[in-house]
Amino acid sequence: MQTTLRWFGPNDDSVSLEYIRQTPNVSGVVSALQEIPVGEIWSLDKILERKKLVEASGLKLLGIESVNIHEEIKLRGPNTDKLIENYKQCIKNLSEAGIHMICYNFMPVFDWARSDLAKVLPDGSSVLSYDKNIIEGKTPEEMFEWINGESGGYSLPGWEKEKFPMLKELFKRYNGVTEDDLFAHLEYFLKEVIPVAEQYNVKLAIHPDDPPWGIFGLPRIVNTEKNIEKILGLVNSPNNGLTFCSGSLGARQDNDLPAMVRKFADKINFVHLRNVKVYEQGIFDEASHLSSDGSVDMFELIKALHDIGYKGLMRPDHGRMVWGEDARPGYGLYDRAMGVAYLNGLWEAVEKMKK
Ligand code: DNO
Repeated sequence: MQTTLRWFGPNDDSVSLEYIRQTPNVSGVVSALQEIPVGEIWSLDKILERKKLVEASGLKLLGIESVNIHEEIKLRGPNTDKLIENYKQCIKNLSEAGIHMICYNFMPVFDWARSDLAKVLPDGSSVLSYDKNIIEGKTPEEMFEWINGESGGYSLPGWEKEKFPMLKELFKRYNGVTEDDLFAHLEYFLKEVIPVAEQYNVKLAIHPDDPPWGIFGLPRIVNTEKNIEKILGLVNSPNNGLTFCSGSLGARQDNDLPAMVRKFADKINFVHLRNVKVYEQGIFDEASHLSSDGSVDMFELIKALHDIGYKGLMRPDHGRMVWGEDARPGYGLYDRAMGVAYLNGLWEAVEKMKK
């Protein structure tokens, strides 16, 4: 397992590469060219520029989170084929730059969703939190404006301000799109891009839906063992893989996370580790990474990853906001660095106990 941290780039992250480098056992980052509009080609020059910037700090650019999928592809609209060709070109260019892992998601319209970006816990730290009752009381437009008002000026993936004027039209177009349709659109996309990913030795890693159920009447399909098995089977290839995200999948108590790690073992191309405290289906808080702070047994998860011989990239996912840090929601340095230390400690313990 290779530990990384996510870095949003020179203009959209409060955490510097220099600080990331001082975190024990972190040799690289995953990043993205967020400034390039979704659907456009990432030129080799721009990728190399980002790579050079990362390498100048002594770290490596080990993967991409995310090359986002244009809504047109998720809807299989008239421009799908052209946009898929652009995606293939991104895969080729990233491979040429020496980058071999791309995380992406297939959530319609929005990426992750929360009802509170800074819920204060009894210990004074604050976390992202989700309460279905609050979400259900908002229209997508209200939700959009609220999230952007709370984001501290950061552009949150999936909630980019440019999307706002298109919301009405997008919801109209998704009206009547079922989960089966979404599977079919994903299959069409994978059948096109996976052969290219194979040829260029790039592992794709689909990210689970967060939360792992439909919101605002939009379908979501990357959320249960059954659905993920189906997705990985749409094109059977090691390049058609999963981002195993414990925080997203862990929000459903019917997901047995260690069992899923063992089941999808050879298709796990990226790992996100974080904890969630689930109160009931549809109501949860994010938590520190520690097992006893949430509903995810981190020891069992690390043990499962160790047992399958996972050698790919891992990053601690969202942290709490602690020690007065002012950062992008979920992405302060301090709590993620504590996560790194804890997760690596568990890994070391499991490894040494096996000897
Ligand atoms: C949230 C992240 C997601 C993830 C995308 C992958 O913080 O885990 O935004 O990056 O869903 O495409």
